[in-house]
Amino acid sequence: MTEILRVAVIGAGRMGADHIKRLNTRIHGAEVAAVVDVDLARAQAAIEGIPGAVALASAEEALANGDVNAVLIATPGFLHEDILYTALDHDIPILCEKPLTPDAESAWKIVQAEEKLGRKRIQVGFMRRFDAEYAALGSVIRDGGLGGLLMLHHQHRNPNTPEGFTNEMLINDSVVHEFDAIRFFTGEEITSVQVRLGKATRNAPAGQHDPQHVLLETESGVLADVEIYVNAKFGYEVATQATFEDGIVSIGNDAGPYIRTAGRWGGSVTPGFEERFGAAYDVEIQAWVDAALRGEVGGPTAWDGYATAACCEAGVEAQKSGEKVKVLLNTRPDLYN
Ligand code: ISE
Repeated sequence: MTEILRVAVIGAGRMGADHIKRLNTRIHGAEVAAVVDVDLARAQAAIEGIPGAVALASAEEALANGDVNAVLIATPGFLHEDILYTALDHDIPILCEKPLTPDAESAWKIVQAEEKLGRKRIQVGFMRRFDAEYAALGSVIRDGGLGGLLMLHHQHRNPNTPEGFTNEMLINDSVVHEFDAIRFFTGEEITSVQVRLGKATRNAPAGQHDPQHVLLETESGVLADVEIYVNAKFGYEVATQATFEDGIVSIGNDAGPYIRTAGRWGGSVTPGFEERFGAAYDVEIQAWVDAALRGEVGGPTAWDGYATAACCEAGVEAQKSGEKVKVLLNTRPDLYN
């Protein structure tokens, strides 16, 4: 049995650098063995102070390195596919940041490649499942104490968007989290997606229609809606209100110190996703490491990556047509049952 994960982190950008710090300081049972980035200077800066770690410019080289026995993929999504195949060939534990791949067809091929390997190796980085409040709402739903779950209302608000954030990315990069969350909460697949474009903010960059209202339904008829608003300016907010037969549950409301000063009362708004989900990322990566050391996967699988990719495809089509678009999925392989 592997005693310690020697992880190659592929991509030393915003998420990669965050995970490198996490692996190096807070996670037990894993060490950073290699950091890969096309910008070698950035990879070198990322390994500074990490004993035994090497900086490399290619994922193939890192995965062929005998000192590496696990991989964390944090490159932009369109680069995931090739790295995933190489990592599956090496038969090592994989943590792949979302999205698994950018479209349903390529994600399905990854599912098939893992099925051929005969064991689950890929965990997809949907960190919200590891957030304490998400887990608590999940338990309320499963316990059934408030009766059946009827509706989910999601608010997903970002202060602004990075350069190059396209209209499709409101779905593929942002609402992809709600697609996974709704599947996680209900334990069901999403069957249709509709996107309504109403009045737009003057604060959105050219090409983006912001906000958007996304309407979904699940296999048993649970209705969900998502307000995705990525240039909301005031700060970061990911909140959900769940409607049950016998009650309402709200999560994700800013809490923390309630301050009264100079004739005003209030607190601070969470600035971004690193702060909102910092603890969830820690729990997620620790769960991945613990499971990988047992030869298992500790969170969302390649199937979840594929199913959410199919929702994204339907979502982007719905954005363009305004119609309600069906989500069509292949049969789930036994490996994921
Ligand atoms: C970003 O990529 C994330 O994953 C954040 O969690 C999400 O809130 C944001 O909308 C995405 O762009």
